[in-house]
Amino acid sequence: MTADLYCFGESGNAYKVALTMTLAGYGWRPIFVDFFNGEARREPFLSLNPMGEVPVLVDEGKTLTQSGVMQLHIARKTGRFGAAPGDEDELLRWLFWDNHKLSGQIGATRFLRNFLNPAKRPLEVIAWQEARLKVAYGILDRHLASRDWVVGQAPTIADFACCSYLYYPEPFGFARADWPAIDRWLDRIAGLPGWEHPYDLMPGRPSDRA
Ligand SMILES: N[C@@H](CCC(=O)N[C@@H](CS)C(=O)NCC(=O)O)C(=O)O
Repeated sequence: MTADLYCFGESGNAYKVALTMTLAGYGWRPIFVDFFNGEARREPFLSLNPMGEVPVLVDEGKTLTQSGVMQLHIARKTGRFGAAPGDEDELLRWLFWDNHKLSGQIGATRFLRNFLNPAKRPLEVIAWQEARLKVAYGILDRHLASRDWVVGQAPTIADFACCSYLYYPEPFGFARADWPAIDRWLDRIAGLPGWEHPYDLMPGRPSDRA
């Protein structure tokens, strides 16, 4: 059985799930969503996810939305990259933090700064968001300064959530050189067997729309 991941290359949220499945050796295939032409805002996509968000995972007759739910589903099914006993709450803590303070803010900031029509870019909002994100990078960098992985002693889905936007080349106020612990940790994740960059794992990239 192969899971269908509705995704597009620029989506860090979809990358969390694509990366989790790939590293766990879980069979999946990408189904391209033409996000930049509004596909996620109309039928039939809205019937799949009334929240109008990418990603969506369809696996063995189940339709899942919210990347964290999908990651937990894959970790449960494969026995890979879940929390060690006793670390369950800590893992959820970082998934929620990432969704709210890290990915949740990077996604919007990167969109405004790179993908929105240049005439419509709200420069003050972008600057405010980038300043706020620096606080989040600092929290993650300090957390990783004395440890290899976000939770426990081994890679988990919390690592694959928090790293999801940080490999993208488009500017959104993040420079690896400014955050040495994050920088080393991104190399550690990229060194896991089977790791691939989001633009290699999922269809769609900015140059397709150039
Ligand atoms: N918390 C959601 C966030 C999903 C999300 O925001 N996805 C973006 C694409 S990467 C989206 O569909 N945005 C549409 C919108 O915000 O209206 C998740 O983790 O799946």
